[in-house]
Amino acid sequence: MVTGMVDIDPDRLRAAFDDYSAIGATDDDGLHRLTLSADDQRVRDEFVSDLEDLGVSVRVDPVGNVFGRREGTDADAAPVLVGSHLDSQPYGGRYDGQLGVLAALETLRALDDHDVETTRPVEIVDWTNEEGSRFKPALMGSGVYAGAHDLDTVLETTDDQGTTVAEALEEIGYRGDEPVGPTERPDSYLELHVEQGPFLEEHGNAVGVVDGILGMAWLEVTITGDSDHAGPTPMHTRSDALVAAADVVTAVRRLSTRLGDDVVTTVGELSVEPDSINVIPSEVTFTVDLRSYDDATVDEGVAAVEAELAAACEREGVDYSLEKIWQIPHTEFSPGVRDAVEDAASEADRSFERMVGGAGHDASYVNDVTDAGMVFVPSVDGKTHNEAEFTEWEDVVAGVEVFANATRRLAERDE
Ligand code: HGY
Ligand code: MN
Ligand code: MN
Repeated sequence: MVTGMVDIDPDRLRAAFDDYSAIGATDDDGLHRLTLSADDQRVRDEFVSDLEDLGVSVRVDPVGNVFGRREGTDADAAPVLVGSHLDSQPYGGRYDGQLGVLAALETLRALDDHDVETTRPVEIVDWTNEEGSRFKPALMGSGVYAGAHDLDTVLETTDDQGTTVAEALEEIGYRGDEPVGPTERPDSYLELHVEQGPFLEEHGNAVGVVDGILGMAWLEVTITGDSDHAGPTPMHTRSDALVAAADVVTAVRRLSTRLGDDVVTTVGELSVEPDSINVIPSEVTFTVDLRSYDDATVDEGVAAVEAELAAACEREGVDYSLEKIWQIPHTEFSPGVRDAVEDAASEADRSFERMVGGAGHDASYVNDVTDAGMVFVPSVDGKTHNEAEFTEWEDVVAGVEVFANATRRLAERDE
C-alpha cells in the first residue's frame, strides 16, 4: 500500500471555498442554491471550468451528474470515484455537500502539484439533487446512477411550480447525453462530508470514519376535512383537518421514543387550505421523515404513523391519504474503504472515531455499485441545514488531508 502523504494547499482550498460559497450566498453566511436553479448552473459552470483547467475529461449524464476523469498509469484499472453535491437546502449551510466536492477538487490539484501518477484513474463527481428539497426524492442523481431511481420517472418529476427535472436540466444546459450509470464498475467511492451531528466535536476527534448511514422513509400525508365559518359553526359539528393533523404531528414526535434509541422522526413540511384566519381548515398536507439503522424499525414506524393517522382522523371525522414518497434501507460501507480512511488518518496523526451517519448521502446509493465510504469532519454544535452550519477551518484542513491521502491509497490498491 502506498505511503507518503500528499500535501494539500489549504490556502487554495480556502480560496475555492470562498469562491463557491459566493454563488447562491445568503446574507447570513449560508447558501440558498437549490438544485438546477440559476445559481446551481453558475456553480456547475465554475466546477466544470476548474476541471478543464486541470485538464481532466468532463462528461455530464442525462440527470446532470457532472464527472471529471484524471487518468491513471493503468488505463484498464477501475477508477476511484470521489465527490459529493453542490446543491443546497433552502437557506442551508455552506459546508453540506460543497465541502465534499471541493475536497475532491483539492485532491486532484494536490496530486498534480506533486506530479503523483496514480495507478487507477481518479474520477470526481458532482451529484445532481442530493438534497431532495426542490424535487423529491433526495439522492436523485446518485440514485439514477446506481439504478435505484428510474431515469424517465425522475425526468418527469415536477417541483412546486410544475417545472419538470428535464425542463430544469435543459434550462441550465446540464441535460447530458452520456450513458446513465457506471460505464465501468468503479473500484471504490469516497465522499467527505460534514458530520451534521454533535459527536466529533463532543469527543474532540478530527475525523469520522463512517461505518454506515441510517435507513429512512419519507411519507406524504393529506387530511381532508370540511371548511366552514370559524364563528357560527358549533364545535361538535366540525371536521377540522388541522386538529387531526396536529394530533398526528405530536404522535410522530412521540414515536421516536417508542420505536428505538436511534429512531428520529420529523414533520418538515406542512400546508393548510384554505389557510384563512376565520375558516376551519378543510385540507392539510404534511411530510414525515423517519429514520433508523434498523430497516424493520423503519417499516414498523411507517405502520405506526398510519395507525396514529387513522385514529386521529376517526376522532375528528375526517379522511386521509398516505403516500410513501421514498424509502432507502440503511447503508453498511465497505471495510476496505473504511480501513483506507483509518490508515490515512493514522498516518496524518489525526484523531478519529468510527460512527454511523444520520443524514442521507449519495454514498449510500453509490455503495450499491461499488465499495463506498465516507470521511466526516466536525460540525460546530452539530448545526446543519441551517445558515449557521459551520466547521472550524483547521478541522476542514485535517479532514481534507485525510481524504486526499485515503483517495491516493485507494488509487493504488489492488483489484
Ligand atoms: O435528507 C438528508 O438526510 C440529506 O440531507 N438529503
Ligand atoms: Mn449533504
Ligand atoms: Mn443535506
